[in-house]
Amino acid sequence: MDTRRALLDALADGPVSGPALADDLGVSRAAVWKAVEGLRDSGFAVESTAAGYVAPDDPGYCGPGIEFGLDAPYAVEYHDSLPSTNDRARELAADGADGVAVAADEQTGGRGRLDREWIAPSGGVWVSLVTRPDAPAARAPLFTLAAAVAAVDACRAVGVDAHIKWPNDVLVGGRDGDAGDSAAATGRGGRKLAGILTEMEGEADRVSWLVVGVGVNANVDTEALPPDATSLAAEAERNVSRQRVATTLLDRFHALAGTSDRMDRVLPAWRERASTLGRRVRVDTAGGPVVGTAVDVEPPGALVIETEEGTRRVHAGDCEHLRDADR
Ligand code: BT5
Repeated sequence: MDTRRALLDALADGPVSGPALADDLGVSRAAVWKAVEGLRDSGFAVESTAAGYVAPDDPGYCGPGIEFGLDAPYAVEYHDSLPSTNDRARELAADGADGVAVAADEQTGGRGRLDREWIAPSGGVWVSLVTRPDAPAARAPLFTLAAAVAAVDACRAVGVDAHIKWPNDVLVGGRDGDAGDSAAATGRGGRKLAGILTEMEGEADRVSWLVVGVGVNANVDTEALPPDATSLAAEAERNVSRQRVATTLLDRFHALAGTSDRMDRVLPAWRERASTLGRRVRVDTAGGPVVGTAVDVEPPGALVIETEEGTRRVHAGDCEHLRDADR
């Protein structure tokens, strides 16, 4: 482990004596001092007190600020602005990175699925995680579902009751009886808070790298967003801790998908948070629309729909929640 990360971990447990830490790690005092300065330069304002170094009360939304609250073994690379955190993560992946999360305050060329645009002004949580899972490519959709679960839990951690629309939209409102929805928002299953873009490279039998990009509209003005999108700040009526959102997101993802033996927890966790199951839906697939009642999700992420012609399984497509009268 590097000195900087060891210092961050030690700061989580209380004041840190520089000389004692240098002894523990077997590094020079100058190396510890350099690590302290490095954290300060990155926006994590380590204080010097009589008892030793102390972490700031508010770690802030910066690389070390996110790492400070993180249980998952990920390093965080933070940028004020990037075209797309997924693009930067792909560069790191091509250089062999594993377990690195790229975060940016704003993206100027954010991407959705199918080359759609993702609007990502300053104030959001725009994060892309590079991992090298020991899994066949066919299981990749499970990682997207795990990211949707993690994103829902991150929104709930700051008090916003999010849910998932198959396969990977994180929404708020739009369920029967939810107050304050426009008809359009209800048709779409709710107001969109977050989206996920998974990209990977590998052979059929093994993923080489996986980049899971998650965009959460955290402290973003809804005027900047498409109609029927919303933000955590708008829903909570106050700014939320982006550090809390990002650390919950990464920790929950790691807990569900960090090692392949845990992946059997993904679908049950997804079902618990989904608003699509039990609903009448229309999924526009490459082979045409499929209309019916969504009854389950099956490995690695297919939606099972009971239609008038029998049971259909769809693997990809845009899903609309229908009101019972719509056919
Ligand atoms: C998604 O695509 O929902 C995936 C979005 C992934 C964004 C993250 S941010 C970090 C990482 N870096 C990137 O460059 N991307 C990832 P899709 O299901 O195709 O939805 C895209 C559609 O959502 C657009 O066509 C708009 O209608 C709408 N949209 C765009 N920006 C939005 C926003 N900020 N909030 C809600 N909806 C938005």
